[in-house]
Amino acid sequence: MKVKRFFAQSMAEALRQVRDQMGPEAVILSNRRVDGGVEIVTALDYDENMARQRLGDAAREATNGSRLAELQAEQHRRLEDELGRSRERIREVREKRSAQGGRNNVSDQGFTSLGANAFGSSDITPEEPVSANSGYSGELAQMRAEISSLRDLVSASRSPEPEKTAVNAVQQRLAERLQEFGLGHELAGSLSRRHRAGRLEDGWKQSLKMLAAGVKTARTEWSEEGGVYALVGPTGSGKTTTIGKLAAHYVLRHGADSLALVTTDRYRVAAHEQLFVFGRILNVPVRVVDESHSLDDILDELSDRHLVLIDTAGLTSSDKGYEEQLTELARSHHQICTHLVVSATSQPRIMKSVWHCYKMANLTGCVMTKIDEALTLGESLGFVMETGLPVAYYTDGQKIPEDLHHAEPVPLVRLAVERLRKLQQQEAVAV
Ligand SMILES: Nc1nc2c(ncn2[C@@H]2O[C@H](COP(=O)(O)OP(=O)(O)OP(=O)(O)O)[C@@H](O)[C@H]2O)c(=O)[nH]1
Ligand SMILES: [Mg+2]
Repeated sequence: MKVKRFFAQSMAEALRQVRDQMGPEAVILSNRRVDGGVEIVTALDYDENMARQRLGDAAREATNGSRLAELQAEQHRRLEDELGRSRERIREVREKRSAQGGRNNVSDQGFTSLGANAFGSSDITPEEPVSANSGYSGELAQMRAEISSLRDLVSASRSPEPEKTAVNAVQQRLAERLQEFGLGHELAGSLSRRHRAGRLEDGWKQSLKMLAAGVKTARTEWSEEGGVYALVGPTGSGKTTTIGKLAAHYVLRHGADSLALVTTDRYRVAAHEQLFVFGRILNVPVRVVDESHSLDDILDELSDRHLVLIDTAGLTSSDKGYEEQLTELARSHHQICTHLVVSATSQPRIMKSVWHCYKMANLTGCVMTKIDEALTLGESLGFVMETGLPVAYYTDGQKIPEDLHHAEPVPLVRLAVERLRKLQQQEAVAV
């Protein structure tokens, strides 16, 4: 990463200088009005991770990329100014010395370049040999030490190792692509940093493999495994529709006799209608948990059924009944596999908060819905990786039962890649 500051009378002139000297890839870290014109600080091969490392503690206040770029520019500006002041002091010492008759020879040996090119000036003072006779040698030695440490700081801010810069540039591009894929900033950064050598495409494949390895899925289908499964999640996430799909799927394979549907939604008017419709069409009993019928009583009665699917009300933590509903699932003496139903169209922060909201129900896994409506799927993959919830099913439409699929890691990641490709094609057409 190479950082450089430009001054010019106008913004247009400053930008022309940047383009001429840094090329079209340069990133603008900051721009501001200064006496006599404008100042722009730019960087080539700008890498946010590297910038954070260099800024150390100071980077903590940078909650977003633009603040981080400003801090990086500030650091560069400060270092350059300090270096300028040191140069000035050395020049003064030299002038004083030559006024005294030039008793001390100026040696060109050990010339300290201080990265003159990067600062647009090569007027850098040669090192002064330390002599006991010199009246200024102590002062010069002290300045040399000061300049040497400044040089280290400045060269750190210019990252002199070309291979490292190349690797970082690939990592940066990889992180950007992973974010375009839908992964969050942190996950994209940590996956990209594991790619330490090779081309961008190699890093991309490696990251996808790591994603596929990090996404857990349920090994068997519920219809084969049997048991009691409950779906919880926010309103409209697709719980009832998914239950309809699962039930229809089951009836098609095994018939209606060993299946039952239950709903714990006694909180909303006409809440059960949709489930009763499914029950009637499929000829499957539907039971409602209410004041006179507890969940455990109903499950006791249905214990001969191979599969029991429980639908719940989509309530938020402020709704009456929210805690009651989740507690009765968590405390049941039946073994209930409770799954969180998350819409792939939700923002990652919402997915996370939904998970926090429902984890008191002892979640066993999740179902991803509305995959057909999501622009990118990295958000959903990132969510399941971060929470560790195995994905049992995903749904990609409203058709019952066709739009329900048993989830597997590799096809899921492939689907996500396909979705990104489609999005990129659409964007290319739109441009
Ligand atoms: N496009 C699309 N729509 C879906 C999918 N799954 C469900 N829906 C639609 O999402 C809407 C809400 O679905 P529901 O099943 O009623 O949602 P819910 O979670 O039961 O909602 P509450 O009962 O209010 O908590 C309906 O219009 C469904 O048809 C899906 O995979 N893709
Ligand atoms: Mg519902």
